[in-house]
Amino acid sequence: PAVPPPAPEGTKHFSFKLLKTDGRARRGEISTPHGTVQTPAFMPVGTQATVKAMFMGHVEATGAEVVLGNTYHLMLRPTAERVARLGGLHKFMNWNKTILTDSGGFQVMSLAQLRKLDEDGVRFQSHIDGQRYHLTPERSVEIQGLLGSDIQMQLDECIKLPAERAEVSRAMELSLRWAVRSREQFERMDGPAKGQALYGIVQGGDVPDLRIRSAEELGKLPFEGYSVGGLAVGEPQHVMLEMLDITLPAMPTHKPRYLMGVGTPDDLLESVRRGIDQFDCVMPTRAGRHGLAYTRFGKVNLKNARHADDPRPLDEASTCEATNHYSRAYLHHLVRAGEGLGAMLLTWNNIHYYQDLMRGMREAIEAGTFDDFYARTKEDWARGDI
Ligand code: PRF
Repeated sequence: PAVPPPAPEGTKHFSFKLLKTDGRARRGEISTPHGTVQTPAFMPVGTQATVKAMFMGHVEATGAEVVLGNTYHLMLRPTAERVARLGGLHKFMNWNKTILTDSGGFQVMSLAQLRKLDEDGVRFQSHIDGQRYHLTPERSVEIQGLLGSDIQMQLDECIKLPAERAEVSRAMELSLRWAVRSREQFERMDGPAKGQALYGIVQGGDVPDLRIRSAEELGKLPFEGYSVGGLAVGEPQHVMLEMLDITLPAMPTHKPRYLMGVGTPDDLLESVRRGIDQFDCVMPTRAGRHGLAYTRFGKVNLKNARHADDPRPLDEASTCEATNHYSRAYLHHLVRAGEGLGAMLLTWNNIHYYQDLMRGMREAIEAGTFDDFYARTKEDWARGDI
């Protein structure tokens, strides 16, 4: 059997310090065996051991201190055992900072074929070659251990909204039972001794009392952090924000809180205001590959003919090379011609913008001026790209 990669020398243990609050917004610091993460933090998505179209050195230069990897994709290809034999995911993808991995349940539900879920776990066929797999809470933690991720997620069941209360309740209760089994496996694998973390995941759809029960029950288990799952799955933004208003006060104060799979820049601003510390989303990377740029003044579609003769960069005030060294006309040309460099530059710009937004929020919380930052940022977005 494959052996998990060793912890780095002089390993630090996972910890979270809450440094400052401003209203409900929180400024903190996470320590892991691979460094520190200033929060609130945005984690670029590196599903298949790559942040698509980016060199990891450029990801680091944007200020990202943690990236996300996916159990589902990596267990299928190249397999967790192979990554472990090659020294773990950090070494494999040349990223020496913190890695957080998702547990696989969410991706099975959106990508796999012929899924069958029961108390024990989920059986499915690979979307790549149809091969059969069985993912249980124990196996998910085992895989994340083999990858050597610093922050693991429990296996959970996330359902789409709208859904009946009975269905939301069933999935939430199952996720609670899987939380207990995940924690037991994490301790059997000596996760705590290796300085790693396992987060529990709050479910409960758009039903307030189910959200509160999920948060309170998970809070009784010794997780290093807590995720809010099951949101941004088809409900309007105001419902997601109401769920955060209800859920966050029921969660432990001195542990990090991670809102999974969210979101737009506006989602991040609204969620930090309510007390979220960590985010991940494919939006900046996926949009970059589709010719879309996120900027201080909102979203810009580089396919649009209005850019064809425009010598200005996306934002001359940005510190990102992709944003201030290339004309809109050039980016327009690359995107229209389907050139790979267009996807690379726009992805780079987008991750940089997301990191700038997080930096801005962190500085504002420290200064006690989050409300001003919030208002100014919304004004800039409302001005639009001119
Ligand atoms: N659970 C897990 N991963 C996720 C989600 C979830 O609910 C979401 C929902 N937005 C994104 N990624 N395990």
